[in-house]
Amino acid sequence: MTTVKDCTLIEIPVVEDYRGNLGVIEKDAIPFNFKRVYYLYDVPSSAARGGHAHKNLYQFLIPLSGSFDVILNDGIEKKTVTLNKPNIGLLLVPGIWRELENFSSGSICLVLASDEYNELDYIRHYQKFIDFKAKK
Ligand code: T46
Repeated sequence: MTTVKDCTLIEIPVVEDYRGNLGVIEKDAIPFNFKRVYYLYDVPSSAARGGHAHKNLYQFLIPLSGSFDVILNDGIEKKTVTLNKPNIGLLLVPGIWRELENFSSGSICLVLASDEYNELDYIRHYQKFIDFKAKK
């Protein structure tokens, strides 16, 4: 059974020089192969995103610009992680309820995902999530 402790911060290697920084994510930098990339932008500061869990999907969230909070919940423990450095991303393992809040103005959340979009992988009702965790 996965827990919030499995959702770890991963530092992204950066090549720095006088022209600016270049962050690079190669195959082995994160513990899954990604098949999809999407991003959240123009998110109002009052908006909350997420509010669901995934059955099988792994994701890696990168605050390309600005900052936002990710509230992680494994059904027992809750933890809030603030993402605010473009070279530090958050690994999200399956079976974790997540909420994204407090988006700063102009923030961008880039997400690498282990699979293509599949609504059947989502658990969008909290009680169903609790039932799912109890069966694990
Ligand atoms: C997650 C957080 C961080 C697609 O058609 N393709 C896609 O790849 C995605 C991610 C979404 N959609 C559709 C599904 C919905 O009709 O876009 C709409 C909004 O999706 P959702 O309400 O799931 O968006 P968020 O920001 O609440 O959640 C997304 C991801 O869905 C989710 O996996 O962990 O970002």
